[in-house]
Formats: sequence, structure tokens, C-alpha cells
Amino acid sequence: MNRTTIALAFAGLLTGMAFGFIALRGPSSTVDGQTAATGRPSVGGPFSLIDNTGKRVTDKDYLGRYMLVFFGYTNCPDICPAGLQVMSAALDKLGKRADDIVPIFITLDPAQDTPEKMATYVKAFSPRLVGLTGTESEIAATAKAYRVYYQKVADEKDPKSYTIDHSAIFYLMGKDGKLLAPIPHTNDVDQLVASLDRALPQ
Ligand SMILES: [Cu+2]
Repeated sequence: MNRTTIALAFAGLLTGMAFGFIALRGPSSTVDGQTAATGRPSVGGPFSLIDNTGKRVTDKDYLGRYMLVFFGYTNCPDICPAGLQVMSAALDKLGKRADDIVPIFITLDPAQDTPEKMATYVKAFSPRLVGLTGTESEIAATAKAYRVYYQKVADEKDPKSYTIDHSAIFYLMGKDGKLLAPIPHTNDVDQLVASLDRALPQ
């Protein structure tokens, strides 16, 4: 991990902690006036994107199941491959309880991450991992709904190539499509298993 990614992971952690704190404060708290009556911050919502089989899907297709959502891009050197590996291993460890969870990787680089590229990429981690892409504006709207920070950073040596700084949080969404818990990026499988176990209804 380089400095930027460590900083981002830490920013993600702080955001996660902030969400946890807000959630604990209960129904009277507000975040930009958007907190729902449940006290949960407004994260997530409707999306319409293309999955790794080329099919258009919306958030409604996943209602009735939990979604474990992670944002990134396939050319990511560190945060994404590590996060997706940990996510896949954690779901394997959860066993039967993971049957109801759809792990979803949403690209922040739709210009390069075609459905075909997403298909090859997600397959390398887990057969159950879903990869979603879309137009620039569809991705921007989805990232905004999930309050994901991302920023293209041009490569000084090669102006045609770039990396993308992005926040790193696993969003566990409930069967109703609403946020159950934001979970900070971790490289520790057991830690993610424990976080999921805590957040999932018993
Ligand atoms: Cu990444």
C-alpha cells in the first residue's frame, strides 16, 4: 500500500466510524437533513447499471437479498484486489449465512471497465461476485447515492493513463435495499466476518 491508499483506507475507516456514530445517536439526528426516521444515514438507493453478463439491472433486482457493495476499478493496484479477495473469503467463511448475500463490485472507471472486462475480473475472485458498470453519468449517480468519493489522478509520465483515488468501504445493504452497516475496508478476513455477523439480523 502506498501513502495515498493508506490515507484513503483511513478516510474510509473514519467515514465508517462517523456513520456508526450517527446511527448510534438515533432518530433525532440528521445528516444534511437526509437521515431517515430510522436514524440510519441515507446511503444507497435506486440504480440502473449493466451487469457482467451484459444485462441491465436495477436495485430492485436485488430486493429480498442482502447486497454487499464495494466500489473500485479493475486497474486498481491494491485496494480493490485486496478488498475483493477479503470479501470473497469472508463470504466463504460465513457459509450458509452468505447464501442470502449478493457481493457486488461497482466500477468507478466505466470508460475502461466494460461488462466483458468486469466479467473476467470478478470471476477471478468469486463465482458469486457481480460486477456492475454503466455510463459515466449512471456510475456518477450511483457513487453519489452511496456517498463514494473518487477522483481520477493523471499519471505524470503517461498523460493517457491514470489511477483513481477512491474511498474503500463495504456497504452491507438490507433486504429492503437500505443500509445496514458501512464496514471499513480491511485486509483481515476474520474481522470482516465478525463485522458482517454483527450487522446481519440474527
Ligand atoms: Cu481500488
